Amino acid sequence: MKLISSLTLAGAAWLLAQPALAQFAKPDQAIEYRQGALYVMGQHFGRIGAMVNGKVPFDAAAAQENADLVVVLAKLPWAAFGPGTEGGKAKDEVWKNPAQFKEGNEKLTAATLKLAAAAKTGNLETLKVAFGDTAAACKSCHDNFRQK
Ligand code: ASC
Repeated sequence: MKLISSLTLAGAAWLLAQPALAQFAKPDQAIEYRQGALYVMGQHFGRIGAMVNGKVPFDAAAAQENADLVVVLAKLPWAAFGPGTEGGKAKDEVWKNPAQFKEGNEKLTAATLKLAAAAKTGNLETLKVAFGDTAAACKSCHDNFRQK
């Protein structure tokens, strides 16, 4: 009985120390979540990309809507890279270098805020610059933390 309750206590303490695992019942669910969030973010970022690259006509309202979504979506993936969720396309560097990973996340957040501000100007040239800076933030993390 005592053994069971100390095991339960140890289990509860372990869960409290693992926020991502507490949120996601299994590591695979964290991987699925972060991949889904990154995929949807890429879709909305890509819609802006199509405009800045001249593949579709510039639509200021659509750019603004997509940029606002990117701001929100860019907040989502990082909590799903918690301890014990190694795998998917992530390199081990995510867990070996958490400070650098966090800095990359924060750079993306800052870039997306500038992207949304640029989208609000309705000026395509301004949007192009902010899109390029945001894409560079995406790429820097991919280069360091995502398997090819
Ligand atoms: C995108 C997208 C990414 C980034 C990255 C930038 O449009 O889906 O992941 O840009 O390719 O290098």
